[in-house]
Amino acid sequence: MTMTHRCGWVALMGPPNAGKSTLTNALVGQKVAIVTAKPQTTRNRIVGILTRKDAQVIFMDTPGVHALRGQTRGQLGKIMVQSAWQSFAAAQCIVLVIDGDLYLRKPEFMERDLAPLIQPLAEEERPVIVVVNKVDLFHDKSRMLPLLEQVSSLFPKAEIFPASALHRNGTSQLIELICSYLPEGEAQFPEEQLSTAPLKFMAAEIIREKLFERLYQEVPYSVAVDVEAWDEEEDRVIIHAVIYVARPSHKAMVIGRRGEGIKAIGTSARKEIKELVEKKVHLELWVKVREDWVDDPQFLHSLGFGVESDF
Ligand SMILES: Nc1nc2c(ncn2[C@@H]2O[C@H](COP(=O)(O)OP(=O)(O)OP(=O)(O)O)[C@@H](O)[C@H]2O)c(=O)[nH]1
Ligand SMILES: [Mg+2]
Repeated sequence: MTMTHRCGWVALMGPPNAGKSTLTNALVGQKVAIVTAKPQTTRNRIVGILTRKDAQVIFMDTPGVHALRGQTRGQLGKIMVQSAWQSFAAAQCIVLVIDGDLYLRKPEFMERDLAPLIQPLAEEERPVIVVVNKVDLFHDKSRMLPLLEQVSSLFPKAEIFPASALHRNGTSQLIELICSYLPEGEAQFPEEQLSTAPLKFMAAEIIREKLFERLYQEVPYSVAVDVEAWDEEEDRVIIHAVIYVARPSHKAMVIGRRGEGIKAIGTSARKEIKELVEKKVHLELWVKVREDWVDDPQFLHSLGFGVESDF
């Protein structure tokens, strides 16, 4: 008897900061998506691929879908939400990720946060799993059941699945459940491939993660990173990256007092990029002011926004 092999595309959707990228990394078993404590970290669809003997699961991590006007303004904010819905359209199974801890503390936020997702998911014919994430933060476990019931009343057809992406609690059972929903089919990517993102993009994302961790208020939302040059030598790679900011004052914040900010960003990014490329890395960072780049379609296109073609 031959074993059935399954393969399919899975969209991880949900409000900003719910833990979609953390869960993507946990499911793939490697870091493919950046994670920060700030909402609206993810700006593009990030593909993470899990290959097993009996299945290949192609996860699509997506930007957060939000009800209120998001922090990321302008054209960029619009493109982010559109990109999430494109992944939704391309998926064979949908995983809605929600922050269970937040809704235990603030139940009144749940319906408001989930408003843009409730109707599309309630009417969905494809399998839908709702991951109630961050259960590690639940102090009072007795409140879990009422929360799960509330979620289930919003998504009556969905499978409700409590988990902790951070501690990888429930993730192997979640993989089994997802696999059971996927159609039969051959693998679409080679088994060693973890993502469809080029190394250049991953490096830019790592730099952006370090920037997000250091910047406050609206500043991270007007930061973009573009890797302009990538020169592979035998034993090292030389990377030139530009950090775009929207205001001269933001440039000063990125650079920091006596250059300490940019130095710290460079050091931590270089360490991580080195692990990614498995070579020595020489990283040069420039900061440039480019006002209103979030509303400049050509510039956004040059950064790779709105060109998600490898479905
Ligand atoms: N305690 C706890 N924290 C979590 C868990 N999952 C994610 N987080 C934290 O929640 C924050 C947001 O995580 P992300 O994975 O970036 O969330 P996201 O949904 O991808 O967010 P956006 O890309 O901004 O939409 C980070 O600080 C994570 O460490 C979890 O299971 N437990
Ligand atoms: Mg994310």
